[in-house]
Amino acid sequence: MYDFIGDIHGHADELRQLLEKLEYEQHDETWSHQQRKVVFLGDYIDRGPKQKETIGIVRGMVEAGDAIALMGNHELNAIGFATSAADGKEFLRPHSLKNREQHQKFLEEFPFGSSEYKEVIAWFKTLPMYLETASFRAIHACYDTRQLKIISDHLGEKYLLNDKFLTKAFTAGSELYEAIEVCLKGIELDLPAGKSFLDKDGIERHKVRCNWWDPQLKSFKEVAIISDENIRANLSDEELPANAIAEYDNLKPVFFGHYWHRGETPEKLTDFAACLDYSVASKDLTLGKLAAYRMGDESILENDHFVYVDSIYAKRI
Ligand SMILES: [Mn+2]
Repeated sequence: MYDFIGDIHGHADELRQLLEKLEYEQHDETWSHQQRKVVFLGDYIDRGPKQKETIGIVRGMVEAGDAIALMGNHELNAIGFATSAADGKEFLRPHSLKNREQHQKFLEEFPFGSSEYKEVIAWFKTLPMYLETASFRAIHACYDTRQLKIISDHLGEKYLLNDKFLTKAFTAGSELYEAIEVCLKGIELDLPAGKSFLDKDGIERHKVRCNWWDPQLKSFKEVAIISDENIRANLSDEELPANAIAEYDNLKPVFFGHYWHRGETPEKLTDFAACLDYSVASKDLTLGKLAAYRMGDESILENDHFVYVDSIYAKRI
């Protein structure tokens, strides 16, 4: 039996509280439950105050056989940041100001090039991209079986994120790059030619983030992940091209993180889909939470199986 936990982003205090609430017991530095294991949905690092402690808990549970930890886009970015490009001068993820700023809290706890840095990056390279069992699926952002097959084919049987794999994974436009973008960051679609919308910052956008977990949705207007209903109203009613939608059959529960959900009470998105990222790392949000789903033998998700704790930032307000 599994408990699924969403994006932690260095919030180790909330993680301990959540594990306690889920009745895991702490022995020395690791946590376990007699009947249950955790599936962590990725994004352990960046942003938050206690990234080393978070890694310590997650990794400790994985190594004791009490958890499975999936790859998030932040762990993959960290690998790219650490890995030299083939010419030996640059890195697969460039050390631009923007990229360094996004990664800064992690680099403060794991100084670039130090032995502990190399060690944790090597561990990130072992994290699986997704998980499927007879009763559920789990991934960081988007369960697209067509893209997952591309990733698996490139990984081969040994499941090794070696330099050859990583070079392709960080080459914009390659088949592998696109597949990883979709699975770890979600689907973004080009709006029909000539169509655009202004986002909340007034920037003109020609692409839109898309819902992939509800196959009943067909048009741009329906699938767009946009909170502003006025913006949505201006989107096209045109149906999406068939191959633009994730290949996803909606036949068993799927768990994912990544989308910075907000809301008083975590709840399912459909009978078969649960997003467990409730913005624990958001400083400007009074409702930020670390969320979990406790799975029993149900084949349809139940809202009273969500378990969560408030963000440390939420409590201050
Ligand atoms: Mn993410």
